[in-house]
Amino acid sequence: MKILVLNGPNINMLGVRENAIYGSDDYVALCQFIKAAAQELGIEVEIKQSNCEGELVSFIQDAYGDADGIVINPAAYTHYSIALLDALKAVKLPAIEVHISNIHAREEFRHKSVTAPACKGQICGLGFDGYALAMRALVNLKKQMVFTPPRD
Ligand code: CA2
Repeated sequence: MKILVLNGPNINMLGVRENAIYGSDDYVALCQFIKAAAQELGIEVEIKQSNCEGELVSFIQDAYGDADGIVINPAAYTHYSIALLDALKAVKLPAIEVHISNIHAREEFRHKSVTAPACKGQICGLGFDGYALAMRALVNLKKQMVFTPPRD
């Protein structure tokens, strides 16, 4: 099983500023954490980050036929990117949205996610753990898909 972990704009700036919100660990530490979690789950993981909406759309499209699921932190694009919503809907891969911070406990404009409706679920406010939990959820969803008998 292969999972694509996608991070949006400014996630590469983790640990540089806003430590009270996102913690003091940097993006390299996040990638190490994700790789260790994937190893524990016995799955393959590919991690990508971009500050550009179109590039994130292309990464989602490239996952079609290559990955079994997507963990996505669309960062600020969460709150307004119809392009990412459409891309997630187009590839129809199971996706879980992750936010390091609790977007519902922050400014009102962060409460709304336009991308979450194209995802199986959303995890927020649990820091880096959210990525590991999301990968575990995708593994479990795949098992369910395999063992759920087809409907008549
Ligand atoms: O909590 C999250 O994971 C977010 O997706 C992070 C985004 C934010 O726009 C979302 O509302 C919630 C921001 C990414 C990181 O931004 C930084 C800004 C300054 C310094 C370090 C990181």
